[in-house]
Amino acid sequence: MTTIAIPGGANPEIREAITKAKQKFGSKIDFTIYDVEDNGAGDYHFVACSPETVISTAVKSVATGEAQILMKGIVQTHDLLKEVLKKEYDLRQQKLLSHVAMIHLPQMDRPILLTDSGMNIAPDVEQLVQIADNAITTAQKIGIEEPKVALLSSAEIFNPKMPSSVLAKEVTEQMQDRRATVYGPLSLDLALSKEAVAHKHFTGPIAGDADVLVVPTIDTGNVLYKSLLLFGQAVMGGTIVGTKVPIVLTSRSDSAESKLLSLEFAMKQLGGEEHE
Ligand code: COD
Repeated sequence: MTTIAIPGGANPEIREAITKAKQKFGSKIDFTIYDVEDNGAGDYHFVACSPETVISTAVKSVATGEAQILMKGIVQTHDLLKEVLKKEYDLRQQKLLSHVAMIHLPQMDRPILLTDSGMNIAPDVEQLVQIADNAITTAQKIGIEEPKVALLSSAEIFNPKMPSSVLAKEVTEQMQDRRATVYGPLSLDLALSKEAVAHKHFTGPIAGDADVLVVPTIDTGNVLYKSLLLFGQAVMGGTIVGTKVPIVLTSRSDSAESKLLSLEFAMKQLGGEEHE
């Protein structure tokens, strides 16, 4: 049995996601909502908290092992992440925590991972290496054994005046020994579109077949994420990784389908550690 702790979960959108998740996973999962008051009903446990302790009580429940996944309800992302980062919980597994989104697009025959469009604001080279490493680990946990990791920039030709190009080149140089192909700078079309690759006669270790997109800043990632959601018919979900437990980040505007995908993504990351 996997228990999912949800701070700020007492609202209709989260209750709908819980109902759908219960239909999908049955008795394999169990939910505990942490909130000030519960004004609905559903198949979950409820823990009443003061407004100041909603987040901390839920985070404590994953730190003590009572719950195995933390899922954001209607609380501020920044406040939740600041709580998770507190040393007293000992939740960090890697030096740097990062956000990985899983994207399903009707145009693609495979899921694409996108990082970091949710946590690290403007990573330096060392941080981007860790972000890419976290994504490789996540990809491998969900069954992509040797992921192709594209470091995005505006163009594939190195430009020393373009910060994302410089970042991508340095990260590529530092990550040649991984069980993955890490390559950049690369533009989005060359990372994902075989037609663009053919049209531009591009040859390289990643040519339209990327599994993971690494963006240079949170702003690039957030704009890409929301464009795909608004205009690309994408269904996507995301988690914070590098922690001892997956942390599902959903936003209020996510569809119930996206919330469910986020949860499935987190469950897959638990893999063999899934609690019976
Ligand atoms: N991994 C591990 N440790 C970290 C990380 C990280 N990703 N980020 C910060 N820390 C550590 C620092 O080393 C330090 O010890 C402590 O945490 C505080 O660090 P600060 O002062 O740099 O950072 P904070 O506390 O002001 O903010 C950290 C956040 C992750 C909350 C911040 O980066 C943030 O707000 N990110 C954007 C989140 C967001 O709004 N996402 C939604 C929109 S897409």
